[in-house]
Amino acid sequence: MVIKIPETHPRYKSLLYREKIVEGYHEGYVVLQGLIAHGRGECFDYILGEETIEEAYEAEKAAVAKLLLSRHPVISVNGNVAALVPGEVVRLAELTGAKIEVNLFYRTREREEKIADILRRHGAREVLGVGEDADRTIEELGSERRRVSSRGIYIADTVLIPLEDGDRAEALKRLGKFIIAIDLNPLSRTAQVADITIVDNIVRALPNMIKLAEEYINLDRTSLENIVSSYDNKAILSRVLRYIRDRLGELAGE
Ligand code: PTJ
Repeated sequence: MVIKIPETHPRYKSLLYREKIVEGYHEGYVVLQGLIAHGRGECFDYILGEETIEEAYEAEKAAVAKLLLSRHPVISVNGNVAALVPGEVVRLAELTGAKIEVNLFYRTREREEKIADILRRHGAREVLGVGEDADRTIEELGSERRRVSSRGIYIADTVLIPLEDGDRAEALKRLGKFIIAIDLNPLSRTAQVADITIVDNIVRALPNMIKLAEEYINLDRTSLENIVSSYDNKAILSRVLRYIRDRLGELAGE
């Protein structure tokens, strides 16, 4: 059952997103494992204070600059992403010239089509990776994620992979692709191997990135390149961990 959350509830937003995931499950496009993933995300978000920290915002800036500079950027969409931010995915893709591709760990044709429908209802003109469109295979990958579109992830130079399970980022990097991850867990394998890791909730990260893209779209290539080259992902990940340590220390009254 999906319940109506009163707007006065102190945890209104968090409960609303939880309901969206549950609704997606009832509608058959979010998997049960997606509920577990969401809970894990909630836990890290609580630790971060449920806000975009400075380090995440720096990563969001670099990510938007990189998407705008890329020749074939692709935004990969799974069940959780479709439940939480379908309209934002479409808008960010429009602004950055990125393709949208459905790519599922627990792949079924039915889920692919449901997710593509949702994205189209939110304004997407083209959604790749559905059925026969996933016509290429990334041999390095063991999971169902290996099937990709020859017009999308297969030829992409930059891939935005939000809320990922482990091994794909590594495989895509081995193929020479630039990887941008959105993952609340700074210790996950995806977070550790990505070129840019945004440790933020996707429900805040994408709106931030849309605003940044609206601004950066007017910048020249040199300015965008400077934003990307001055970004250091290793340093950002260390700073995120220090932020968590310090925040927990403060909360513990140290
Ligand atoms: O739809 P499918 O079949 O492709 O499956 C999608 C899931 C999410 C089930 C699959 O990719 C999976 O199992 O992922 P993991 O291994 O649970 O990893 C998901 C990561 O996303 C975890 O590190 C979570 O902390 C993180 N996460 C969860 N919710 C959010 C999040 N990060 C940012 N924003 C969130 N809202």
